[in-house]
Amino acid sequence: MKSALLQERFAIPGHVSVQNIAPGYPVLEVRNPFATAKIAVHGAQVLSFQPKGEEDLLWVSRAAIYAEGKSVRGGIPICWPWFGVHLDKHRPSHGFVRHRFWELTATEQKSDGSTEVTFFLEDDEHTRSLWPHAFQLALQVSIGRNLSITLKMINSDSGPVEVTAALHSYFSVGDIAHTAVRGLDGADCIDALSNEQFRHAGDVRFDEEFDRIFLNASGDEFIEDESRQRTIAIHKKGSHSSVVWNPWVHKSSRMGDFEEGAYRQMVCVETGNVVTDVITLAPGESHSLGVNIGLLP
Ligand code: TA6
Repeated sequence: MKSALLQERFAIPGHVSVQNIAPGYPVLEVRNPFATAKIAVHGAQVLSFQPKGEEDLLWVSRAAIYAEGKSVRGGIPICWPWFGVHLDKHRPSHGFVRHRFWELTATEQKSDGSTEVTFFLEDDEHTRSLWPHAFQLALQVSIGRNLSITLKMINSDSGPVEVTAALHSYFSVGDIAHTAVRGLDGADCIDALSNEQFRHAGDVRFDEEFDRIFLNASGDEFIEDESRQRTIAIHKKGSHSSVVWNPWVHKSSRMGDFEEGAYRQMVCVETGNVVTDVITLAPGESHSLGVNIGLLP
């Protein structure tokens, strides 16, 4: 739907507007007493969440590509109905819903001053060519003192389905070398680079490419941004696994949408159900995966 029509139907004066940030690429700008935010209709991808008086909590690459079929490098891409690479290399990594325009279904300014935005996506011929199942997805984004995102997945197929998924959050940090991720103690860890498996203990710190999956990890996580002297708190809902990633120098330099050195200002701490934390849905059954992100006072 053209941004002019979206603007007409969903704008809320002083709070929500819809503009194209690239041809045919509408983005919602949300503003309220707590924060400002940006959400792309493509992929229903949150691109920015900036609490009043603070720097953005999310990171987006300055070299990001805003085009249909390509997930923006940054913000919170939605990985569904599978996380990671697919056994069939013709199927895109991290599923296909981050490569599609979703339907914007509602914008609402709540009485508590927060703003709620909802999106919808269901199967069609293209999705069924990649994953032969009927499904419905509803994404609810609440912008207030914190950012709260809930992905509700509904099995509208006639048989059971198995999915893995993640809210692939890219966070902004002052310097990755002075950043720690806390709250993953005791999780079963898989190192995606070495395939080593071990029980994790202590804080996660970074001095090289880092790509690890943490299973049986349902608790709160904290990103200690020491150079900015702030802590980002991540509260998960319906999530049994997390993924922590920083591509570091070489991997990021091989990615066309990553500027040189930009890896130092970001870290992914992803909220999901991945690898063996598979979600099985009977016909008609639903599951909600959510995350609540905010600054510790
Ligand atoms: O979440 C970590 C990861 O799986 C990394 O291995 C890396 O591939 C990253 O996701 C980004 O994937 P993308 O397909 O968005 O380039």
